[in-house]
Amino acid sequence: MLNELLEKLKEITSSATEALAAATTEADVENVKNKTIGRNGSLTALAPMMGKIAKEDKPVAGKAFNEAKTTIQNQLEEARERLADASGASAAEAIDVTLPGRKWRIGTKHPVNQTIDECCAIFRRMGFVVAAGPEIETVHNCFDALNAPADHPSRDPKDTFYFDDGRLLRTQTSTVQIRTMLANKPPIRIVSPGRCYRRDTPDATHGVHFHQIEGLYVDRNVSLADLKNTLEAFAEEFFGKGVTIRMRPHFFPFTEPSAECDFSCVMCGGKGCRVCKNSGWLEILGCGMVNPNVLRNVGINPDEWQGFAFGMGIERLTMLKHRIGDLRLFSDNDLRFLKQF
Ligand code: 2NL
Repeated sequence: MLNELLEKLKEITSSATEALAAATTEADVENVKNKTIGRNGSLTALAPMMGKIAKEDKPVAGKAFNEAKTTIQNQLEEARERLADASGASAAEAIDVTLPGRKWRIGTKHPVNQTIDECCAIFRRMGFVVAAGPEIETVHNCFDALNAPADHPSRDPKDTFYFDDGRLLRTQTSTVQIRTMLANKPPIRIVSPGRCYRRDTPDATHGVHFHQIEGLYVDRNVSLADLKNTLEAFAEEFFGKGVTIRMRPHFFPFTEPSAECDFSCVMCGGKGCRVCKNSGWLEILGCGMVNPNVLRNVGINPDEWQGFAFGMGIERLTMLKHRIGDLRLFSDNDLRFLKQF
């Protein structure tokens, strides 16, 4: 048994030596490796034989096996070096070292994130703090605490994504304001940008997810005038000097009174165009004075504290700023689109 093994080891080693001497490419070398010490190689195949060697012969057999393996490994390495040297000589001619380097392709910030950052920067300058919260929320934080009546249509599973455990994907970032008011005492001055979800059939202006930024200011003596002034300052900072705003009465369960706020059309300057449907105004956001019921729901005394709140869609702001016509471009991930911003 021992002699048989030693014979085979000698055979494998010498045929490997021969094959490597004849090798002219790196593939030849790899081939020799695969046929000898590779997983299905002839040397590897001898390993089970070791178990059958008589006990007293084992040290000799083991030593011979390891030596054969080392020899082949060394020869493989030598052959590789020899071929690398040889190809190096011709490769030096093949590589044109005067060619310009390959440019790193660095990504750009998504236009939606650019708008979020810009909005946050504007509101930070006015003293707001940026707050964040989870996208998976409770019915309480998303609807109950916000004074949404039990039969409010947005609660319908037709319009909101629910999980089996009753939780949901938030439909607005007001949930962050609720969390902030529960965890902190007034005064509170925050903006909460983030992704929201609504069940909708996607088209050029609607998707199942969108981004929103909401603002909340709770303090003593906060008035509608403070709200209007804050929004006016935002409109000018975001779209540029000369943009004016107007407020129209509206209804939201979470604010009272409530209003929709229009900005003078950023395309035509208010003269009337296709984008503003000749009205001179663009619907931009919803706002109002925080409903006393909402304050009570988070344990804030509405006789002592008042607040204003507002919410607006990031995609719409971005589309107006960059004259983008279709919402779906934001989630198509087409670099030709994204690289323009
Ligand atoms: C819209 C615009 C709005 C709010 C969001 C809010 C948050 C709290 C309390 C009161 Cl915690 N209000 N947010 C207020 C007015 C409008 O979003 O069109 N929503 C449907």
